[in-house]
Amino acid sequence: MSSTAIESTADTLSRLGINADFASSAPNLHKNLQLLSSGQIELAKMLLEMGQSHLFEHWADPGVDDEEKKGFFDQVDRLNSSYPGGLASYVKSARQLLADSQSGKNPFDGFTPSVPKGEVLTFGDEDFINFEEAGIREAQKAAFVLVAGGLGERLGYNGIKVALPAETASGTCFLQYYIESVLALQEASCRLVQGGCQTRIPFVIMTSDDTHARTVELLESNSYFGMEPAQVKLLKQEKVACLDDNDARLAVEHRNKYRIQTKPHGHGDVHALLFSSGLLKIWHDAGLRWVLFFQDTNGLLFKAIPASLGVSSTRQYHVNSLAVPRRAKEAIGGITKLTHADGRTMVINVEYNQLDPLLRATGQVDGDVNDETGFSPFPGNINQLILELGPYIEELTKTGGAIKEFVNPKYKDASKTSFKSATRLECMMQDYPKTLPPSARVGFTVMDAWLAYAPVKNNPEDASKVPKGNPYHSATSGEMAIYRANSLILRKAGVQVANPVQQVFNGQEVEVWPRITWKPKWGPTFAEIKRKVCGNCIISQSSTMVIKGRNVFLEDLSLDGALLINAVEDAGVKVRGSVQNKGWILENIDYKDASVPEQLRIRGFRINKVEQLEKNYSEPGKFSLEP
Ligand code: UGB
Repeated sequence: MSSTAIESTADTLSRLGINADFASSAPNLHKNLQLLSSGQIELAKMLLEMGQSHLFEHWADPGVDDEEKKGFFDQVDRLNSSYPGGLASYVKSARQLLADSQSGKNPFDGFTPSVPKGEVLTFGDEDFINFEEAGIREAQKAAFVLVAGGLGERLGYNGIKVALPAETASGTCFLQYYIESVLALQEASCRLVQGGCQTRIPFVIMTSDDTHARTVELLESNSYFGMEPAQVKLLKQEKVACLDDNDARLAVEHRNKYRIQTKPHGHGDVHALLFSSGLLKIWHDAGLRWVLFFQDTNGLLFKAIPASLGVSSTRQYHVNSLAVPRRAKEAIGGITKLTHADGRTMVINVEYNQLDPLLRATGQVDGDVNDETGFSPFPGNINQLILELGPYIEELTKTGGAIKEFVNPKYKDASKTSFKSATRLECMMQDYPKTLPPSARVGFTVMDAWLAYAPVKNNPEDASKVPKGNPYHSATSGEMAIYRANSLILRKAGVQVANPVQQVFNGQEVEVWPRITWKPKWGPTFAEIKRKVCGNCIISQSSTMVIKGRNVFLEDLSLDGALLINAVEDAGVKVRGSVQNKGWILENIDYKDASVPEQLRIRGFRINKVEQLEKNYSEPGKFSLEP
C-alpha cells in the first residue's frame, strides 16, 4: 500500500485541496478515495472539472472489485499521458469540434477549391528516368515509415493486412515486399557511392494494440525479411477515448462500467509519435534528409518511389504528396488548392466525403464529377508523403506533432443531439501541411494508377458493388494490378507481352495479364529493368514468370508456361530460348467457401501449379539457362 493510501481520507482531501464540492459532485468516488494514490486523485479532479462525473455513477454499487477501480485509473492515466495536452485538452477540443459539427460549420469556410499545379510524370520517358536516377541518389538519405495500425474494417480480413500476400504467384506478403524494396533502394543507392557505403535505411512501422503483437511475430518468424533488426523500429499508437454526446462526455464500455470505450485516433498519430520517439533528431544528426510515409497494402508503391523522391529533391519540396488520376466520387481524397477570401492558400488533401459538398458550396453545381478526360480534375491522394526532414523537425518542434483533428459523429436524427454510437476525434497524416507557413514548398507528383496505386481495402462483397469504371481496391484487383504493372513495364522495356483476357473473380471483372513478378532488387528502377532485358523476348498471356534473383538477364526468351528462377546474389543467369509447359492455371473460388484459406478466398482464385520449369542457382558464378 502506498504512503498516500495510509493517510486518512480527511488528510488526503485537505492535502490535495479537495473541498466539499468534490464530495458532492461525485459522492461515489469520494467514498473510494482511500483506494487511490495522489496521482489518481489528481486525475479524478481533472475528470470532474471536465464534466465527467457520470464516470463514477457506479462506484458505490455493491460487489465491485477494487481492482476494477484501480484499473479504471490506470486506463485514464494512459489516455491522459498519450494525448498531447492530456485528456482535459482532448475533451476541450472535442466540445469545440462537436459544436462545429452540430451547427454544420464547414471546415473549409471561406476557402475556394481549385485544381493545383504539380509534377505529372509519364512512366519510362526521359524525365521519368532522370527523376528515378536522382531519387536513387537520395535514397541513402531517406527513412521509411509504414503506418500499419489500422485493422482494415472495410476489408474484413481477420489477420493483419501487412501479412497478406501482395500476389500469390510468389506468395510475397506486403511487409516482405516493403522491406525488400527498401533494401533494394539501399543497395542501388550505395552502389552510386565510390567504394560503396554502409548506409542502413531506417524503417519504422507504426502499429496499434490491434496490430502490434502480430507485426512483431511476422517480423521475428521471418528474420525481419532480410533487414537488420536494428534497422526496424516499431512505434505503437494508443487509442483515444470515445464520446457519448455533444458535451463530450466520455463513453464507458457496455460490459464494464469501469472502462472507457476507446477507438483509433487515425494515422495522423504518426507525426507526434515520431517526434516524441527522438528518432527524427537521430536521423537528422546522421545526415538524413527525407522521411517517406506509406500505407499498408499497396503492392505497386515502390515502383513510384524513386521518381517521386527525385521530384522532391529536384523541386526542393518540403512536402510531396504522391497522387494518381482520380475518378469522381472514388473513395480517395483529392489534392486541392484552397484559397481563402483573405488571400491565404494551401495545397492539401480534401477527403473524399468533403470534396463534393465543398465544390457545391463554392458554386460548382455538379460537385465532384469527371471532366472530359474521364477523371476528376483533382488528383487522387494515395497517402504516400515525402517530407524533407529539416523543415519537418522545425515544424514539429512548434506543434509537437499535433495534427488538426476532426470528428465524424453518426447522428440519430436531424436534430443532431444524440449519436447512433459513441464517436471520437480523429486525425490524418496527410493533414500535416495544414499548419505550415505560406513559405513552405508543398507540391505533389502524379503518376498513372497502373504504376503506383492498387491498395487492398475492400471486401469481395463491397468491391463487387463498386460503380462501373471505378477501381475495386480489393485483394483480387490488388494482385491483378501487380501482374499488369509488371507486364506493362516489360512491354515498355521491349518485351512482347501478350494482351490480357477479362475474367470475373468474386463478382469483379478484371484484366488478367501474364503472372509476372520479380524481387525488388531485380528491378528497382526502369533503367535497371531495361538493362536486364534484351533481344526479342515474348511472353504469352497464360504464362507465369517469377524471378527471385538480382542478376537474371532475359535474352531472346520465348515463354509459354511457367518459369521460376531462384538465384543467389552473385549468380549471373542468362535466360534464353523457348520455355514451354502446361504452366500455372487460375481456378475460381468463392469467397464464401469456408474450406479455403481466407487469404485466397478474398481474391476469388487460386493458382493450380500444373507444370513449370524451376531453376535454382545457389552458388556464385555465371550461368546460362537454355532449355
Ligand atoms: N492507420 C493507422 O496506422 N492507424 C489508424 O488509426 C488508422 C489507420 P485506411 P483511410 O489510400 O485510398 C486513407 O483505413 O484512412 C493506417 C486516406 O486518408 O486504409 O480510409 C492503416 O493501417 C485517404 O485520403 O484508409 O484513407 C493504413 O495503412 C486515401 O488516400 C493507413 O493508415 C486512402 O487512404 C490508411 O488507413 C487511400
